[in-house]
Amino acid sequence: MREILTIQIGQCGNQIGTAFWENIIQEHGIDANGEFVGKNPHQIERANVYFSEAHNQRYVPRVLAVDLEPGVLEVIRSGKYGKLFNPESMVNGASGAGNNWAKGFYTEGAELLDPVLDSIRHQVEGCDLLSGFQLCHSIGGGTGSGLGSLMLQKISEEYPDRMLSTFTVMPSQKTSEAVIEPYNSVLSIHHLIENSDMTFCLDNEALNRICETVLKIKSPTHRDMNGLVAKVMSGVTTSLRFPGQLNADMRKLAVNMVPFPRLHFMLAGITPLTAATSVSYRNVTVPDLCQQMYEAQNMMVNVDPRHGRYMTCAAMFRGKVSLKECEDTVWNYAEKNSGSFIEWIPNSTQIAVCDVPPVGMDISATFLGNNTAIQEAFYRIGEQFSKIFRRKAFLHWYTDEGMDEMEFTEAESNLNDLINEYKQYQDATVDDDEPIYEDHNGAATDPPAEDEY
Ligand SMILES: Nc1nc2c(ncn2[C@@H]2O[C@H](COP(=O)(O)OP(=O)(O)OP(=O)(O)O)[C@@H](O)[C@H]2O)c(=O)[nH]1
Ligand SMILES: [Mg+2]
Repeated sequence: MREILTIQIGQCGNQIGTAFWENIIQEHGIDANGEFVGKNPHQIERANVYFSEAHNQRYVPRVLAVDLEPGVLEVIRSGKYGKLFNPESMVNGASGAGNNWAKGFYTEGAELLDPVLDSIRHQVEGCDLLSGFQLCHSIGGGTGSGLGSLMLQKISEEYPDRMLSTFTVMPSQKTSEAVIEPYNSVLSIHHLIENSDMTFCLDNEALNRICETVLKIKSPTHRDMNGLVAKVMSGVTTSLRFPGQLNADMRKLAVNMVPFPRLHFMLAGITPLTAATSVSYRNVTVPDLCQQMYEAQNMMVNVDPRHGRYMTCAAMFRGKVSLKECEDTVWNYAEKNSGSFIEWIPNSTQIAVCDVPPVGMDISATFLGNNTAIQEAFYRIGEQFSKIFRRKAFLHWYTDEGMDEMEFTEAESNLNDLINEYKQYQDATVDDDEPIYEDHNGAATDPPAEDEY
């Protein structure tokens, strides 16, 4: 079995992770005690990818839940699904990282690293053939961002040949909880660029907007927003969790989605998205799904895909749909909108079909796009970062934890490089003879001056 170990870090990481488990246990017919109560053997056939089987035939999520404070994990333990999780898979500190990346990476978080890595080793040993890790976190606070970055670094050192993907929640400027969120975010993105193989980007501004304008929820809560995240996570992982599906491997997905190692930040969307009040009025068809899939308002990051171009895409359909109809519809869209796709990557859209629909739905689709417009989100975060960094505001909180100012400068320039790489590939045409020059890190740069040849 190609197992996956889920690692959820910090408040947001643990809350989106829990929403994901709540969602997939229903799909696999597992109850809150971990017992299989489903009717269809297909439901449980590949459940071992995400669950380990305990002696008493209970399915236990293969997860490591980490936080630097006890509160959030305590809520999970005492909640409806508390019994589902193995208590040994939860590790918490006492004091929190207080919104400070440096505390997560260098001090409080670093102190918790040994028990965390031990727990990872222990769980990996129990796997038949580990496929990889999926990490859930936010990058605006201190723990998910700082300790998350540290774990990304350690995991990629210790398991270099395993896939490492992340579900990353980026902060919203509108609902931001702390002025230093841009610092924490840019420092984290610096590490995500280097150590993640594939990052599914989710931004709280977009999640909030979809809840309000598409789902018609008046004052969306984190729980509402996490419901959307859980659907994306469930959609992206469907082909790994059910038998007989195309792309049943994290690596295959990444190989087809990531044309350049640093450009691995995915836009994601799900369809159909309908307000609870209008759900049952019409039958959804494959062309409906396809049409909604590419709409800017469905994207879970506030960027407009029409401002950029798709390097690659993936569409995962679920339910009783014909593969041929899905392929025809999606490829037809790509042909009609060829300007939105980079022409030097032909046939860039992958399609997968899984006949098990999400609970309570007939058909659905999850969309992933590697679109150069994602640079808009990075640009916004970069701008907010520069505003406070120019005056060195709040920097002492970080240097007090032993951090060097240089790290901020490096993270900022790595982010700017990333934005420029997206720009260069967006503008490159099939006839360009000019290669895109790379520096020693693989970052796109200007061509060398004449006398350097
Ligand atoms: N979508 C979503 N965002 C969340 C949730 N909880 C927190 N956030 C966002 O995450 C950011 C704050 O990060 P947290 O995850 O609370 O922080 P942490 O990782 O626990 O780190 P510290 O508490 O600072 O040690 C803010 O941008 C919040 O809006 C959640 O359940 N869902
Ligand atoms: Mg916290």
